[in-house]
Parts: sequence; C-alpha cells; structure tokens
Amino acid sequence: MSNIVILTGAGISAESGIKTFRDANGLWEDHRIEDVASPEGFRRDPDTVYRFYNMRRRQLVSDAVQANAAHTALARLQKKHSDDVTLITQNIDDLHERGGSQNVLHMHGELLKARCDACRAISDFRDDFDGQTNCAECNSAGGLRPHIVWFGEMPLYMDMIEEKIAACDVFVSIGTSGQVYPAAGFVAMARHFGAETHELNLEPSAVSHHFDYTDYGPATEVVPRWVDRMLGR
Ligand code: BJW
Repeated sequence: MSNIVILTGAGISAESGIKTFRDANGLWEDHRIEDVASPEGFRRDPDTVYRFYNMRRRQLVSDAVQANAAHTALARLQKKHSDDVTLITQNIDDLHERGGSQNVLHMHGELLKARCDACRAISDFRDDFDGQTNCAECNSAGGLRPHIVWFGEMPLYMDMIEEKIAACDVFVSIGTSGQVYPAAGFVAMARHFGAETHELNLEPSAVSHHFDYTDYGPATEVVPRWVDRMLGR
C-alpha cells in the first residue's frame, strides 16, 4: 500500500511558458502581486484586477501554452499506480488536465472560471470578463469575479486535502517556493503523520529542510525520472 499526495506550484508550468511569481519578482506592471491578488486590491481597483486576469487567461488559451513532460508524467503515474494518487495544485492554469490528469484539486482556484457574488454560481469562462459582464446563471451584472483564492481568503478543498495528507505514505512537492501558506505547511503535516517526503524543484525551497529526498533541476527532467522511480518500486 503506497498512497501518494502530489503538491504542484508554478515551477511545473514554467517550461510551458507561464512565468512563476518569483520570476516576475512578485510584480505585475509595477503592482505587487499581493495588491492584484487580494480582496482589498480588487475593491480598490477592480479594473486593474480584471485586466490582470484577462491578460493571463488570454495567454493560457493561446497556442503558445501547452502541457509539458512533467504534467504528462504525473498523469501517467495517476493511471498506472495501483494505490491512491491525489494531485493538489496551487496553479490556476489547466495544464494538469491538458496533460491527462483527472480530479485535480485546484486549491487556489481556476483561471478559466468566474464566480458570481450575487448567486454564488461558478461558470466556465475562456474569454475576457469584467464588472459589466452578466452572470450566465442569474443574469445580474457586476457580481462576477475571477474564481481565484486571493491572499487572506481560505483555499479550496482544505478538508479533503488534510484527510489525504494524513493518510499518505509519500508526499511530493514539485515546483513551489514554499513561501505561501497553508500549502507550504503541507510537508510538515505529511511528516507528522509519518509520510516519506520528496522535493522536486529547480532549487531548494524555503521549507527544503523538511524533505527526506530531494532532486533539483527543471521539472521536465526531474519529474519523469521521479515517476519512473515510483512506478518501479
Ligand atoms: C522550477 C522551474 C522549473 C522555476 N522546474 N521548478 C505570515 C506568515 C505566514 C502566513 C501568512 C503571513 N501573512 C499572511 C499569511 C497567509 C498567506 C501567506 O502565506 N502569505 C505569505 C506571502 C507569507 N496565505 C494566504 O493568505 C492564503 N490563505 C490563508 O492562509 O487562509 C487562512 C487559512 C488558515 C488556516 C488554514 C487554511 C487557511 C491564501 C493564499 C492565496 C495565494 N494566492 C496566489 C495568487 C492567486 C493565484 C494567481 O493569481 O495566480 O497563488 S499567490 C501565488 O503564490 C499563487 C501561487 O499559487 C502561490 C505559490 O507560489 P508558487 O507556486 O510556489 O510559485 P513561486 O513563483 O513562488 O515559486 C516557483 C518555484 O518554482 C520556485 O521555487 C522556482 O525555483 C521553481 N521553478 N522554474 C522546476 N522549470
């Protein structure tokens, strides 16, 4: 029996052409990420926040962005491993799904979805939207916001995530800097419950001391290698 929990971050999508937060120096057009990715920032300047996510959505749906060998390797592990494989991502892109993974837990939300503050409905959106766009469910305008977990908001699926981490034998963290909580605390939780812990990243993360096994390099190299190892166990 070997249940695996995988946590991914921006580094797994870097070689697909999506900039990580650290690559961007935590800045977007001179705005701090905390300012565009927070409820306060949205209240202060909604147009800038809609523009920020519209620009990123356009990039994501363009032909320039495709799943890479790290995404497809994890989908292969999910298909071939005999026990439970839970895939948690902090990423708001859909590259795990495009790489063939199913049941991905997007703990920080999804760029291709919008949420209506008036009726709470969550709907698919591949095009731009803003404060004037009507909700497809209740038809009211002005209530749509990106379906994203901003700073200070509660990440999604936390009950299920904690349950899976408590029951896993192997916890692996891939392409995340370990600077944003609660995700950065998952490794300590997994260790506490007795799991073996693995880190795959370009460089040691802020929480690298919690890992039993580490492999540093580009995700498209280290992830397929790690998947082969897990399947060969
Ligand atoms: C490669 C690579 C390649 C590059 N191959 N690797 C003080 C102390 C502790 C906590 C707090 C605090 N003050 C506030 C908090 C809480 C706050 C927080 O953690 N803040 C920190 C900044 C200090 N967290 C929250 O507010 C969260 N909510 C919360 O805590 O609710 C209360 C709660 C309590 C108890 C339980 C549960 C909840 C919400 C966090 C929301 C984060 N949202 C964002 C933006 C929205 C999405 C978006 O617009 O895209 O999510 S922030 C941003 O950071 C984004 C990411 O998902 C997240 C993590 O970033 P990630 O993925 O690690 O990216 P990078 O860029 O940091 O790192 C990339 C890594 O890849 C690097 O290591 C590279 O080396 C590597 N890499 N190329 C492999 N080719």
